[in-house]
Amino acid sequence: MIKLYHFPLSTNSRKVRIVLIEKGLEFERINIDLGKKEQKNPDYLKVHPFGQVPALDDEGFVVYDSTIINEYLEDEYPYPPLLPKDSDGRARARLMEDFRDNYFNPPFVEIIHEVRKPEEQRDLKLIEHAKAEITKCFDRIEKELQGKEYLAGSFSLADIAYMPNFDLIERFSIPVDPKHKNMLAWTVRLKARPSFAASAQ
Ligand SMILES: N[C@@H](CCC(=O)N[C@@H](CS)C(=O)NCC(=O)O)C(=O)O
Repeated sequence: MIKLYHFPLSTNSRKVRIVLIEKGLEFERINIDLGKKEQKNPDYLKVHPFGQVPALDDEGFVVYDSTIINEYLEDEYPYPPLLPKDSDGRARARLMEDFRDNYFNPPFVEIIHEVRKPEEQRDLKLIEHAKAEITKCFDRIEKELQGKEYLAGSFSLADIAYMPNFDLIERFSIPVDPKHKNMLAWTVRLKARPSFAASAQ
């Protein structure tokens, strides 16, 4: 059976859980407790050389990095497809996934690090700056969704990449301007998918 090394609260772990659930794949969850730094244990470093979650073991084939894992799952278990068929659509999906990984998610990670600290030690300026960076990303997402229900046309790995961050938008009270109508409707559409609730842990 597929084994997923993950941490329930990690956004990158949830990206992979959503894909496994969308593809109807059974998997065993192996908890790597980031709070206890288990990701740096020598045994786990044999699975993931950079000591991070997620990592996946498919009958002895080990792969890490959420984006690479999801590409692997798409190649190995192509049904239901989670990338468009045409190369333009596939490239668009990958660009939006890259945007999530490199621009949208990092400010969330910064906020998570700050809110873990005792209140008096938190860098409020840094938190505000991170929130502003996230809000800038909303503008891009809104534009990308113009005339479309999903980022790459049909539901794909690109949409899935953003789903784990939806709960954090609420938790950190990041306002979404009502003018971002496409993005708000897309959020509702994605949250209604059974994989959203089923991937929470
Ligand atoms: N590019 C990697 C990033 C993985 C990553 O940053 N994982 C975080 C949790 S979401 C982690 O393991 N943090 C603990 C650490 O880096 O020590 C991916 O997409 O899998």
